[in-house]
Amino acid sequence: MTLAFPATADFTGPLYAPSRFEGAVRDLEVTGTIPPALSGTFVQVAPDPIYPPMLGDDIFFNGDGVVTAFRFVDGHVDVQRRYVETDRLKAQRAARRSLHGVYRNPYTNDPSVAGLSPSTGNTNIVPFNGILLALKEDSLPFAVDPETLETIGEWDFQGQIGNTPFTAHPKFDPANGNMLAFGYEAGGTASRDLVYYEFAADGRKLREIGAQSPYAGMVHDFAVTERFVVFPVLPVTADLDRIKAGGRHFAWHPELGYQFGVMRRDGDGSDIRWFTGPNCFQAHVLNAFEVGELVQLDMPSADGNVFHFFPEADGTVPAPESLHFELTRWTLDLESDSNEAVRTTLLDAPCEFPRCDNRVAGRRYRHGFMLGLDMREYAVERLGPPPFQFLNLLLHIDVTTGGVKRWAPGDAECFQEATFVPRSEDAPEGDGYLLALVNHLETSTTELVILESLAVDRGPVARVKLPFRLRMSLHGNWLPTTPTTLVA
Ligand code: V55
Ligand code: FE
Repeated sequence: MTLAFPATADFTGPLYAPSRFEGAVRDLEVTGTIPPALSGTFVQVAPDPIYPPMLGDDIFFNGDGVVTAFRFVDGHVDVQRRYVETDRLKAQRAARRSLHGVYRNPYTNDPSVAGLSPSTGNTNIVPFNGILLALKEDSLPFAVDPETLETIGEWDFQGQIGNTPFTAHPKFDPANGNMLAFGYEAGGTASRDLVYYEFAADGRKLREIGAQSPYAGMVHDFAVTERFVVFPVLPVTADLDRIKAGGRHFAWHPELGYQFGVMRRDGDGSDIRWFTGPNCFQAHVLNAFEVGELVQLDMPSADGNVFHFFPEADGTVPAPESLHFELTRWTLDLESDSNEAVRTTLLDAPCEFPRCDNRVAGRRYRHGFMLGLDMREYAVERLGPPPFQFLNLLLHIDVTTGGVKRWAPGDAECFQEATFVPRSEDAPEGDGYLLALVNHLETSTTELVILESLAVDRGPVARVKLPFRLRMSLHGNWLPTTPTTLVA
């Protein structure tokens, strides 16, 4: 019986051909010097489908989640890679084929998986209260053992929350380590219900607040400041009739404005206030903070639909080169009579996968780290148009001055998301290291690079060679714990 992936852009090439393997390698090859102070684990997750799509093709976001953990001890690096054993993947493994149809459309699945968690756990992996949570925004987290990467199972916080969607982008309150999270479509597929949660660092649920969104738009990321929660709602909406008819979960709506819901963390949701911006696309939050009664939210944005796989109702998708990208600062004025979200530009250049120093999350801050794109650094004549999510710069921006430092790894290279690691617990904001995977498009290889966070223009202080290629991924995080279980 043939087991072959389709020859489409989502399943081929150095970034998107599935990798599909699990395993461990002790003592990776290193050039340069791993900073001896770097002690802990860099953990990240990628969609990496085990079986060819049931319906012949599929989108990147629908692949099975696989966790890669790099363990740093005394200047050595070991790596381990293991799938999140979701209910969905277990059913597929038993059947030796994919049982899942259209992304986030249960009506297109094989009847044998009806009622199972749809989670792939493929979007983010975060440490919380002694476990890792593998996250997919359509369902509850899956808990993973941080020592062995074994999957513990679906995680409802010991029965403290219902079986509802849970974001892939929780935040952590630097004041107390509380986890701040939310769900959208919380009242059922295509519903406008939002739910906000706060959990103490010991796992107890402290708050659960419900609210309603103006339309059933995707809320991929959010922001939490000292007093407020901000939900940015994308003009890409879910429609139950379309989903029931076997169509896409999401469609882009150029006529809808961009919406920001702001509500108090200590309220009951009835105070939520909606600010509106122009139609635009945003995915990830760099940071947000309060200045008096102003909330300022810094996010990369584009002036049109970046998710070409969620087209307009008539199938329209913009050409990628027609979109204008920038880093935007949105100001939401809680004392104003106007509900306009006021925009200013922090950096007029393409950027995505923004990260701040989490010790200043939700507070006034200075340093932002992002991936960027400079087509002049890319050998387009040799390699052709760049693939989806191709970003070939590592950027450091000082948002207080606008100053930018950058590093490009080569003309046939691109990054996966970078993660910031503070030099020490009490190091100044932004002072430490950046860890990022680099894919080499011509050799189909991957390496992990380590840079000084405030001197990215000097290039890596160490490069870790991987004896395998890693598929394009989404998000990851640093666990400051020194692992006790090492790769044998
Ligand atoms: C995103 C990613 C997802 C998803 C929804 O980057 C939004 C945004 C990897 O899956 O399901
Ligand atoms: Fe994301």
